[in-house]
Amino acid sequence: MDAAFRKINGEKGTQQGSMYLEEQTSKTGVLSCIFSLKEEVGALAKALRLFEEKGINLTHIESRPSRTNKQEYEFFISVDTACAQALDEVIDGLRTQISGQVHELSRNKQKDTVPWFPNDIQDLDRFANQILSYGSELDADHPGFTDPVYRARRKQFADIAYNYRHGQVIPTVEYTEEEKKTWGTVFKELKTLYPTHACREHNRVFPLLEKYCGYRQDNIPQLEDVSRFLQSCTGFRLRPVAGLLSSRDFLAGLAFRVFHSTQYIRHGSKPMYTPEPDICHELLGHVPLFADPSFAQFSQEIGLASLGAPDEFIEKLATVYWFTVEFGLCKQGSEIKAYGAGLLSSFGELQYSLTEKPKLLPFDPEKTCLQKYPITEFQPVYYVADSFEDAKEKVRKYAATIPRPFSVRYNAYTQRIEVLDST
Ligand code: HBI
Ligand code: NLE
Ligand code: FE
Repeated sequence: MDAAFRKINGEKGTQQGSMYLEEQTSKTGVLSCIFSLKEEVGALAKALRLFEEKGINLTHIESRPSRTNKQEYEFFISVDTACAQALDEVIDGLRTQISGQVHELSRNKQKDTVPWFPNDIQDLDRFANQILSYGSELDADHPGFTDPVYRARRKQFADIAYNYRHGQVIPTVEYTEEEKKTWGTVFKELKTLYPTHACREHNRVFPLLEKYCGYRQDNIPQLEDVSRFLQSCTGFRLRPVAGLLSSRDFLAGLAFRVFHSTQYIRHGSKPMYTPEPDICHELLGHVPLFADPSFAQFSQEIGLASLGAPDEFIEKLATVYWFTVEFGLCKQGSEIKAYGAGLLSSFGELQYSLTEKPKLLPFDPEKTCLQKYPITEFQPVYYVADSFEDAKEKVRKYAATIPRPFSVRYNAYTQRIEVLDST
């Protein structure tokens, strides 16, 4: 039986008085609610009398001053699920007789349970072994599937990622000659396309990566060096990951300005396009833009919007992410340029995306989030943003429509998510 806990304020640990919502995983669990009362002598006693009258035994009670109303106190209580019916009546009583506000936390699992999300940057360690596919077990149609050398190599990379913990230095990797050759091909071809195809933010950062991070045709840069560089630009950092994470986990990382990065390289037989992320995709596609302050903020906004969101919204946000961070096009002056990492790391698709073959539509999260897309071939449709600022504003507005009984913000000093209860 494993109850998942979600902290509902910014404090760490129960000893500092933080509160937890408990997701039910067993029938004999607890029900919780928060109610607020005007601060006056005997207010709590009056409320507790209602519980007493219904014969309810409280299993837990905590109090805190209300954050929204200085004259009020909030009480967090839990009772045994066997008291469900009686608790209904008490809640009615609190609302009508004491005119207290009541927020039911786990009355109806379907409706009220909020999916767990990381609260502290260290919580991201929990994702390490939740890889969907492509980890060390390659899918049958992958070009590396029948290549035992490539498979063994992928396992080494997976092990680095599984053992990595937040705060550690990302282990240095000695890449083989063959791997460097693959990188060299991708690097050389892309570098000739960037001046004409990449957005100006990408072109602005690229020379800095060559200067400070060892971006060269004959060298695959180390994640640790790149992560340090990004931290100095925007606070974004990298952590190694063995393969694809679920959309929920992956997006949650962005809320902390953490980007999960693969460290292995694509199979040498297909340098111009691969469906899965690899080090070329991360370093050439994503990294330059995470060094741009406006884009970094845009990415974090998507991450924050995803925390605790219902599954159907995660899917929509992942689609918004797909058509912006991965495959976005952007107006710049009278031209259209690529800013999506999936384009900036594939010399096949980067060229194709700016021909008249694909269909271009204006970026609008409400519509874009419903677009279906293939993941193993060039995209038939791209969405064009007016600018990062415009895309950010639109995503922010869209995120506000996601039904969540709380709002979140990231505290960069504590590296924790602050949950603001909005009920
Ligand atoms: N996992 N490691 C990793 N890298 C990604 O780029 C990635 C992911 N999981 C999901 C995902 N991207 C996106 O397609 C969206 O679902 C967020
Ligand atoms: N197709 C991209 C590439 O070849 O670099 C990778 C996309 C990852 C989502
Ligand atoms: Fe990507």
